[in-house]
Amino acid sequence: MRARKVFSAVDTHTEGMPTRVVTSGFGHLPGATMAERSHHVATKLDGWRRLLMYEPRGHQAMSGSIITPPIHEAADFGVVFIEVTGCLPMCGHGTIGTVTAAIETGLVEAVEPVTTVRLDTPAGLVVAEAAVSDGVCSAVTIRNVPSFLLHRDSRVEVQGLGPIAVDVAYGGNFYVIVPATALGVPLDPSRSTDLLAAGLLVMAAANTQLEMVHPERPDIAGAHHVLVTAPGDGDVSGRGAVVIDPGYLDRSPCGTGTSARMAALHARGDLALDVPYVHTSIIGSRFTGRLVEQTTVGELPAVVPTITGRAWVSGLNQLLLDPDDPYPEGFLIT
Ligand code: PYC
Repeated sequence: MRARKVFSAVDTHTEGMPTRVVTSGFGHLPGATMAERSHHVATKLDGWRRLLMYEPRGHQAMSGSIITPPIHEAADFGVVFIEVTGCLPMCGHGTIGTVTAAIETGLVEAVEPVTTVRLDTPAGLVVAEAAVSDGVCSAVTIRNVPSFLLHRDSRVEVQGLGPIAVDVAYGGNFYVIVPATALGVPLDPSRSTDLLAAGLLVMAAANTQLEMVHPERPDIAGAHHVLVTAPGDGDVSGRGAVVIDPGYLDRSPCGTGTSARMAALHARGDLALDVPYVHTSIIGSRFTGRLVEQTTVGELPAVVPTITGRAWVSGLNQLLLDPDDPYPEGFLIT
């Protein structure tokens, strides 16, 4: 066995969606903010991100986080979020997986019954409260960054589908929000290929026809995610499938997508503060969201969401790169 590079990771999944929590291998990441560190990974170390996310060590729906020392003085540690497409400002399922891994492996001290973990993310400080018993983390609630509706009922001309009205909302990433009925595809895992194809067409149309720039963070712009929605039933408030560039579905209900959806519902007068919002994913897994505060982002009215979900540690991983490996940055079949 020979290794040109070694990474250590705690593999987890949050309601079905993986988070590979990278604890060593990237070394010191320069940057005065977590956004700058994320940019450094995206521009200078992207081969390592691909190695960890792409096949054969990852897969099309892989995602992860890189643990760093914090910059924000109130934070326990810093996080750079990575996925198959690139780096993300914020990731809800990734935060829940990272917090679970940090507590269960002793990176942060477990305090029972609630362990508070403060994460310095590229989108801002995110505080998580984990329910812990006997060292086991049974649920994590994150207080996400302020979320807001940017475009309401905006018509975009979608190739092959015609004009479609979409919302665009921010919940840590920008989401183009479109009802499944507008695409003519039901939210059914057996129709995932059709959901992906339609969602990617909507994403392309929205990115070229609508302006999407965070009012206070011009570095956060454009949408890599489309949230296809359907109504809930029973104790479920809403169902969703998140189509992610370059072409896979989030297996979790998507923390930043749930935040964006709740912000859009609130702006329409359809979701009040402090009301639980149970959001299900394409595989039926659940997050419970809640809007806890009203605020503003630039001139826009905004809300602060919390998201509660569960994650499980699935492995302790030493990922190696053999000097003769013909695919040192992995590969992806889209
Ligand atoms: O949970 O926020 C989320 C997320 C973003 C992309 C995939 N999952």
